[in-house]
Amino acid sequence: MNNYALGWSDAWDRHLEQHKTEKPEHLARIIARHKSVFPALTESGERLNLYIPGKFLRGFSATTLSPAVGDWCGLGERFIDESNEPSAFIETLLPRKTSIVRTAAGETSDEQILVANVDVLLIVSSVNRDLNINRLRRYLLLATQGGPHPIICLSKMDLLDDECLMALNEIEQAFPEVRRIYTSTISGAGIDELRSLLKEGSTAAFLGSSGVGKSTLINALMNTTVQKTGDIRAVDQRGRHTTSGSELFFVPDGSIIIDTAGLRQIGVVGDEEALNQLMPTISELGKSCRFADCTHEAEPGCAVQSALSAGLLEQSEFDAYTQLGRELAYAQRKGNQRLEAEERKKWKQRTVNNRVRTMERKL
Ligand SMILES: Nc1nc2c(ncn2[C@@H]2O[C@H](COP(=O)(O)OP(=O)(O)OP(=O)(O)O)[C@@H](O)[C@H]2O)c(=O)[nH]1
Ligand SMILES: [Mg+2]
Ligand SMILES: [Zn+2]
Repeated sequence: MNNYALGWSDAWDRHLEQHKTEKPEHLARIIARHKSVFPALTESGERLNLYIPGKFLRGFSATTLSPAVGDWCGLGERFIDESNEPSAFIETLLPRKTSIVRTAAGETSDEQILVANVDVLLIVSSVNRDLNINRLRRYLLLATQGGPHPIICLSKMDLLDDECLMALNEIEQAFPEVRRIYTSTISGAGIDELRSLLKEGSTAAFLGSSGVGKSTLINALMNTTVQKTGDIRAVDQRGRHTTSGSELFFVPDGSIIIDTAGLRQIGVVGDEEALNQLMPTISELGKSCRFADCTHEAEPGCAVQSALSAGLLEQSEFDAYTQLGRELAYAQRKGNQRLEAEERKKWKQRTVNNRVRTMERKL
């Protein structure tokens, strides 16, 4: 094993230069996560449990700063952990090339990193019951925002019926520029096409709802069972996912794949630009509105509203645009508040330090 087998490339050396970051002497890549322990592989192929050193723990509690599967780390001191396994401290976390970040479930709206340093994002949706254009929009938005190249993988093609066929057509029209792959692990359709996408040294991640067949596809690509799979009924009844966290695998042909646990909620993170890129029809129409800051709700001279009345734009598409826009604005406000809070904390600390200094001077 060497760096390149772990997914390193010359582009990474340039990436580090751009970020004025020195390449650590001892590198490892995170392949899984068990609570606060991060199993990783070193360039010599050694498996280590990585730990966050105490002095960094506070900083890492901010969720996007937390290490994630796919991350590259510089290694610090080595030791043997409580489970008697070779371990090391994470000394540095290399700047990410790409990241998939969503807002966490619940009310906190904290950003949460799902996977890091992914080149190709396979957004999996099964054609039988999962097909949902709005959900696909959300996944695509995460990819637009985070950097990896998105591909839509339509799984379980063996279960296709007339109703699904209509939904498939709708999806093809909605995202004409996004490549689609149609797979069935029963008939074997699409597996070779999927395999041809996996390039030596590049990392692909599978993302999608629980039960759509991500792990089954990964087992097919690996030609062996590396991941447990489950059936939909089991998932529904117990509300449990078969895959519990993300995990990184090395395909025999030299590429790397990451399996992720099915997502229930896909809280979006991003800016207006990402949304406009995802739904270009509406942003193009918006350029012809009379007011530059038109909200497309009830303003006079709104080109979007005219397109709606003329039947040139689907109401459902407009509703999705409005809903996503609202969520993005909310996430952005939350993000700003968090930054402000962190900034305030810093100031408080500085004031305390100054006071201590003043007192010292007086003594
Ligand atoms: N008919 C059909 N069933 C499939 C196909 N691929 C997977 N399945 C079945 O779908 C069920 C769920 O598959 P998994 O691979 O566990 O799904 P997953 O996306 O990994 O789910 P989580 O790990 O919970 O996120 C299993 O019972 C599979 O056998 C397919 O192409 N066709
Ligand atoms: Mg799975
Ligand atoms: Zn308008």
